[in-house]
Amino acid sequence: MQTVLLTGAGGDVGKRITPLLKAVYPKVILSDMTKPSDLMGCEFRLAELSDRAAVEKTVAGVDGIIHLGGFSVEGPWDTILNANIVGCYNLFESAHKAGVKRIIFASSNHAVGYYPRADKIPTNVNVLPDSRYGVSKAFGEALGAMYAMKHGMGVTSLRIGNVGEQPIDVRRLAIMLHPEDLIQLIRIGLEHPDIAYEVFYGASGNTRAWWDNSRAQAFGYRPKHNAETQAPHAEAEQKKATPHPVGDYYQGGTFCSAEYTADLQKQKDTVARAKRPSRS
Ligand code: 15L
Repeated sequence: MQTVLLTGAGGDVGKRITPLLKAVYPKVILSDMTKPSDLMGCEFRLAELSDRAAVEKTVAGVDGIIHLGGFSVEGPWDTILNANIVGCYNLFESAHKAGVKRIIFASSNHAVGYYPRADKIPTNVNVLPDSRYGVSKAFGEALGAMYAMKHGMGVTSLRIGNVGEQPIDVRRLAIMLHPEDLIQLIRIGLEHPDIAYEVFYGASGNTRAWWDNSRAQAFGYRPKHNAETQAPHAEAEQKKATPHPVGDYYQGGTFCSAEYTADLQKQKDTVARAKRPSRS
């Protein structure tokens, strides 16, 4: 990997990892829909993801892509459609035509947000998106799998929790991903010789993890950070939040409770019945 492209470089996660990528790869190219104020010495390519021609120019001559670009939270359907569905397709299709070897797709925990916090889930579960945003991430995972299988591109979907160095509530104690651990996952996806299509959870080695990340571990992932070291801070912050029966029950938190009109108790009962072993 000589030349890597980082889309969504102007966002919070992009800014955090640019210096770490620069320390590893000979050439790091940044891309976003607006130019970040600090390019940290990198080349910059301006592109709106829904503009195929612009995306084709952006991916030219790169060996690998870290695709963080798109709309990073829940939003109106048209916004999600253009940035995360059309934009993601443009990115993969342009990369395929340009002969890009590896892609890291920034998926999200919100692709599986409707699993209860009481469950510990591996990566090979059905998607259970908690939002239009989560649906777009499930779409991106499926798209990545298709390019991997049909065209031999090496693709890794990272179901990212929350990137940062300090968990801001109790939920983030389970899902925090320290930027240094994110770089480790990215490096596995870009460099490991045996990547065809993989899904890893983007989480540090958190004591309260809801996710079984043994697939990433099998590829050598050894997270150095654990959100638990900052549990007192997270618990103090949690006390300031208003409890919500839905948001506090499901992994996706407020993404699950927003716009929720189902009956939580009925939902719990149905799932419990479905899990009960059959008598026949
Ligand atoms: C995400 O996918 C978002 O991009 C991020 O802003 C956080 O909201 C994060 O999930 C989370 O679940 O905390």
